[in-house]
Amino acid sequence: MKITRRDGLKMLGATALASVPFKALADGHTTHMVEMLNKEPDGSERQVFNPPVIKIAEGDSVNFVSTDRGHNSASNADMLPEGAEEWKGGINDDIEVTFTVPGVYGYFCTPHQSAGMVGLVLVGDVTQEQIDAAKEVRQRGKARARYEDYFAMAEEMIG
Ligand SMILES: [Cu+2]
Repeated sequence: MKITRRDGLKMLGATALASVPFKALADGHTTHMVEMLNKEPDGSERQVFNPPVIKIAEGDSVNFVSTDRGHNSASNADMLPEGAEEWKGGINDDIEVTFTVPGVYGYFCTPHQSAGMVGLVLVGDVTQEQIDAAKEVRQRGKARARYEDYFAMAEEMIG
């Protein structure tokens, strides 16, 4: 897994990025965008990744974009496929993570994990068994309730 600081993108500003949810790369892989937000765009939930659940192809990347300040993206060590590498962005940093190992990835924002700022990346052909394994991981605070919704969304995506 490759982690790249995207300072160049950050300088473009969040507004410019917001209209580009993903981009196709020359090698056939896609970079998807997940925003880090203080408040979800069309709701009342606070401290969220948007979208919180994303399904991507093996070899694709996710660009975690610091649209609002005070957030980061860090992998949950207990919610990674075997052989996958962890990542941890700094607060306010945009980071791009490339996913080469298929499976279910859980991640969170370090300061807002128990406030429920968590998410899932589904890479490649994800099985119900892999989702069930991720469900077994103990969650704290509001992350528990949010993950119930997010696993339901994940199951719909693989169904
Ligand atoms: Cu946060």
